[in-house]
Amino acid sequence: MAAHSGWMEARPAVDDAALGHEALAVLEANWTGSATVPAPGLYPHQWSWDSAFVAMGLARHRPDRSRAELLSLLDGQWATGMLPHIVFHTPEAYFPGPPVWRSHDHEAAPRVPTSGLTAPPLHGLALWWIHRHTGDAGFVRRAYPALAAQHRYLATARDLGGHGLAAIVHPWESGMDDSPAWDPPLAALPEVRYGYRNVELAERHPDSDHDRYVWLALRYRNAGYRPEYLRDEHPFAVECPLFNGIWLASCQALAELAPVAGADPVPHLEQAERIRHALLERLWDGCFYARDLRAGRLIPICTVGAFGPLLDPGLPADRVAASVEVLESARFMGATGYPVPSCEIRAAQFDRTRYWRGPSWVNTNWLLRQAAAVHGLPALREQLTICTLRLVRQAGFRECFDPFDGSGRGCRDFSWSAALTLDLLADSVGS
Ligand code: 2M8
Repeated sequence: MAAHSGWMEARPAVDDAALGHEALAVLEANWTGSATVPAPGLYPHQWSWDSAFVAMGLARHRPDRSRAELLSLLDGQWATGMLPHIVFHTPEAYFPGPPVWRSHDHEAAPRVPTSGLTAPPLHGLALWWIHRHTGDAGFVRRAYPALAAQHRYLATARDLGGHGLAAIVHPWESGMDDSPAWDPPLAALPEVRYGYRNVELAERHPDSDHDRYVWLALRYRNAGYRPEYLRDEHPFAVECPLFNGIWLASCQALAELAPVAGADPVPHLEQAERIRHALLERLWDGCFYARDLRAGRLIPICTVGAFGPLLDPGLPADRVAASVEVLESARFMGATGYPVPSCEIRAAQFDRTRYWRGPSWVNTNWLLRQAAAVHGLPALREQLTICTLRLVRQAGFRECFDPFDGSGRGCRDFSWSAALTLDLLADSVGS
């Protein structure tokens, strides 16, 4: 990761058409022939929820590529239904790569090497999005069974608390890797030092828990990726509101698509209802928090993940109002020029410079904009559109952004920042 100067980078203001061309050029450059990598260099393989964002961003511009993106990710699906968080289509060096995950030791694993963890299940929503913008019923029939299997996997192997929510078993599964919400469950793990952390990782995760990340992944791998091990022994098990809010939205998406695929929508609606009920019963305390299943308590830090359940059109109106109040308050959008910060700014752990501990991200802004549309909140939707486009216009398609001055952080030419910009632009032209 390049050192950051601390100053806003000079970037000529670009008009919408030029910005759109730049975004398409980034996605073209990041296409390997079989998938879109999140960014050249740092992320040289296919990441699960990145691909879902890319597929949605490209749906109106390159429907062929959008479909190919989702299908190549599905090539990595395990026979258990698990969609892995990374699919290694090429031998490009990356740590932790195939020798760490050893997916090929498992009968259930596909031919292409993959990681053994999963990621936020955004793919049902992505399929719905592609169908909405292309009307391609044949593609729905092709992809639907795999996504129904993904949901069955989550409902069976991952309902570790037994109340209808899927548990993440590693911070990497949250997509918000270094979020302060994972500090307490990580702190409960033994101190580990592998000593093979490389310079790049050390720079990226300064005094971090990266060795513990590897330790957790190896424990799960050494237990054969067995659901019984996760249920009975694995020391990290957390119910995350963003992961489950996304899953709920994907359940509703699959319910709408089921008739197109010749399937029954009812199981998806029932699943959505179970998730909604459990979110309200188990994760709500004035806003949504993650629950540490091993410690048996809520993790008392409010992050951008708190707003994941807003993706649910069935969320009761009082919870919508209370969540939006927190989002718009000085804890999040109200006090930063370039929202939405990934952690509430009044928290001691908030850090504007460290990834997922403060910076604003295009993907979470886009999801919240989607949530605003779901609940008929046009002013919030417009504000999220404007502030997100302002970020990429000023700083480029960076991985994330300083919430106070808008300067870019992390890697450049980041695929989901480019893809979701295309989607925002398509809407502004259409509206
Ligand atoms: C980040 O995650 C990877 C590990 O999977 C990392 O920290 O190196 C996260 O931002 C995650 O959400 C994202 O999918 C991935 C690739 O963009 O990078």
